[in-house]
Amino acid sequence: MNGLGNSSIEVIEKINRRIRACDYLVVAQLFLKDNFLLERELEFSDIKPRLLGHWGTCHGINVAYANLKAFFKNDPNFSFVLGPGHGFPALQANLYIDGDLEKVDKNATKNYSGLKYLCKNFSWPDGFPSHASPFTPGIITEGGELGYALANAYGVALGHPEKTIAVLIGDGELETATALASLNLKNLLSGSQNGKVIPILHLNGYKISAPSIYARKSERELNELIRGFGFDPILIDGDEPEKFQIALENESKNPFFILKTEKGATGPNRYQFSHQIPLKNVKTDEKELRILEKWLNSYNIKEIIKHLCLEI
Ligand SMILES: Cc1ncc(C[n+]2csc(CCOP(=O)(O)OP(=O)(O)O)c2C)c(N)n1
Repeated sequence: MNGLGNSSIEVIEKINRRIRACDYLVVAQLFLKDNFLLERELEFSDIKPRLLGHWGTCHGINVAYANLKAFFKNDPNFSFVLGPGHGFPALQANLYIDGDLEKVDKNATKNYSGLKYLCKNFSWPDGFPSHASPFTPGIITEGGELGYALANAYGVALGHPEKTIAVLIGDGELETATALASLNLKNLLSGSQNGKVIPILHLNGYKISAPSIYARKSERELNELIRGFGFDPILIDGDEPEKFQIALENESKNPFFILKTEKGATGPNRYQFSHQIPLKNVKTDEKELRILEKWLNSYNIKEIIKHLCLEI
């Protein structure tokens, strides 16, 4: 079916389960201060008093993270650089699931108490910030300003031929002069003394409220632009982990992934393009509360928990 053989069908299922779990954990971090696994009907008192964070970019981050993790596993020579630091709840969900967060924060245990700690403390006084920050494992700078992810990735590759660095760049981010100019670093750093950088453009179509320029280009125009910088464009739909895995296996010399998702994908339809938080009135509006409950239930988290080695 996918040209990868039977064992890889399991890998694909594992990737999809992980994406669903991380999407759930993102929504739980953004909204919930109690009832984290929907043990009972959702109530207004379960909702955080102040909703602060970004939902729109998170599903795509989870897709990229799950696919890269499935392929590179725990390879110490592999690094992942995340451009949209505002998609922090997605990064945090992945760090939690892999046990990386627990290594630096003993409260982030892989059981119900750790899950509660993770979700409750996102965007919470004295808890975790809403953006990636130096408190996050593997992060040394405060997130926020777009544009530097690709240059940082080439910096990691410099003088380290053994390294491979995948870098997720927002389509809004690639409109910044810094990010666009950084595409030229390939010409400086493609020698045998440096590592390999795999740019992944997250083409979710929108910036904050307007479409990105790259989403307005035809597929052909976008491919030609990428080719013009010396890369081989590889278009992947976010729902195609098979294609993502095959493209990673095929090892093009100068790959440039274009990961296409819809901004806010897997969220409630009416709000799918939301950059920050959809359902702003969920703490007081019964209709929105029920939409959130349906949204959380759509991930079937209880069914996938056992696969995540969570002791819940
Ligand atoms: C240099 C800079 N300009 C503007 C902003 C404000 N800003 C924050 S997020 C964002 C949109 C980012 O779009 P994209 O990179 O596509 O990320 P995504 O859509 O995945 O959230 C903008 C313009 C910023 N953080 N940094």
